[in-house]
Amino acid sequence: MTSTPTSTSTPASRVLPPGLDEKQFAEAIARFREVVGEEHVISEPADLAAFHDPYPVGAEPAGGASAVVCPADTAQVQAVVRIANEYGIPLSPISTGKNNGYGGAAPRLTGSVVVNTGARMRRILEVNERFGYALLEPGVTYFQLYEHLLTTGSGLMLDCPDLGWGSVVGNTLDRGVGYTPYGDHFMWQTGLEVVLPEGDVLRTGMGAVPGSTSWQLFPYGFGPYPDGMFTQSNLGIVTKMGIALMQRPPASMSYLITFEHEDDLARIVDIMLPLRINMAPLQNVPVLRNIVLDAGVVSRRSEWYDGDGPLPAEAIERMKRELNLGYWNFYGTLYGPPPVIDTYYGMIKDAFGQIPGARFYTHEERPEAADRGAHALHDRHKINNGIPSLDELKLLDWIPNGGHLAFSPVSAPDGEDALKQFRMVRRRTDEWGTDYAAQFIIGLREMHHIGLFLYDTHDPKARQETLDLTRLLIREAAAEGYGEYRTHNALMDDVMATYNWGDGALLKFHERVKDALDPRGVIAPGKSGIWPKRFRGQSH
Ligand code: EUG
Repeated sequence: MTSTPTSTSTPASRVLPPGLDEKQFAEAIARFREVVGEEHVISEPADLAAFHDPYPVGAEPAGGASAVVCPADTAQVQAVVRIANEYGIPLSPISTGKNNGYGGAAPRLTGSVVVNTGARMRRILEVNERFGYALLEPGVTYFQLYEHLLTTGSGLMLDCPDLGWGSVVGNTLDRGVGYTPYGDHFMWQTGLEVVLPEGDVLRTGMGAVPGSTSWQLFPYGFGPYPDGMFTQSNLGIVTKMGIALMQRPPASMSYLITFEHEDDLARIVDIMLPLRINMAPLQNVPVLRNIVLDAGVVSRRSEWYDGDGPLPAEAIERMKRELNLGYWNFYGTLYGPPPVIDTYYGMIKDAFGQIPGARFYTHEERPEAADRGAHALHDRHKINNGIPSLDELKLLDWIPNGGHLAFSPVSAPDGEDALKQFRMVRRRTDEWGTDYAAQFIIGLREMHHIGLFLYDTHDPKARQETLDLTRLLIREAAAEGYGEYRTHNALMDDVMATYNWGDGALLKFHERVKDALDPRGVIAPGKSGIWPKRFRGQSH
């Protein structure tokens, strides 16, 4: 059931959905066209290249989609799902397909038909100024929502991830994170409309009460709370989602605290925890970025070192000096009337000032012109005020044909524990001769430790090594009791295998639900390591 792998450098060959022959596939494509319109089904191999993983891993990248279907509304999604059930065609729903570092738009299972809900379902259905929420279709990007709020003179602001080109719905459904006080996107999700695997449609929360005036106001409704079952999942295709939006504050100020040494990590985290857990004075989701990540956005690796192996200590020191940054750089934003900002900033300085060598800068104190090292501070200031950006994309210029694979373990907000996790990853990146570009994204009681492994996407050896490194780290992290919050398509089985408490009780539960709701196994087989019965136990 494997198909011919395609590579990014050669023209794609046709792949078929597993189990279908050319004739059945052509028939199904014709049926899809009847539903969504001729031009809204893409089936030419050359046109499918846009739906490949932009940062493929493994010597031979996965084969990709057999076709892409672009429905215009919920009813069309239902019709597409019903046809897929007739033919047993695996569907891979995407919103905008910008899940880069985790597989992009590519399906987990080669030969799946991508359902591109974002292509035509791009309406902002409602922005409620008084209650502070938006109701969105899956194609609405952060940039689009931002423009809408701006042009309508809204007093609301959104929370975006580092890159603003993706879908608000898609990022939330993958449990992505942002950096304002509303940074935990799923926490602020306020109700879904979902097409189920056999084509029925449901609304969650108060949306199940016909005529409810509170769909986006109370997410839990009555009875079991299913919304989480539609995140990182293959149990449905979300066609509408509500998201809470905070009020734009009267003022805001961003700051950078630089810390000299790698081992400062432990004290930074221990000082940070009580300030964060109470949401004051650390009001937003702060980030602790290492020097390689900050340097990576404003320079190329060759400027600092052009040899093989990891960046030598001398090069790291030169980066710190020339960019006027620390090994660790802590970025946060304060919101409120100026006296609140002043008081909180004083508290932050008192607390972190205990660490020898800590230096403090506000975004106003380090204007960006002629100060490359201040670039991240200003980009954070935008993002933390709900202004989407694409600046971080420059990280991919660090090395030629740059791509990144994310290794994303959850870390306790405990100094010693965070230091242990940092050393565990660093030991292996050093051994692999690759760079550790990383950040800790600080939630309330946990940190997302994101290691971005940068590699040359045109080099099969580098692609394979990056995959091997990450696979090994997933295992090593699990041996220490750590798990990842999200992972690349190629590693989903590996990560799910580590969530195996109680003889794999969690995966067994997911499989039973999967088989009950999706008996034909058509929605995103293999997503998050959950395979429907017909593919289970095979290797894909
Ligand atoms: C980042 C990247 C991620 C993620 C969270 C944050 C930010 C990078 C690619 O994955 O899951 C600068």
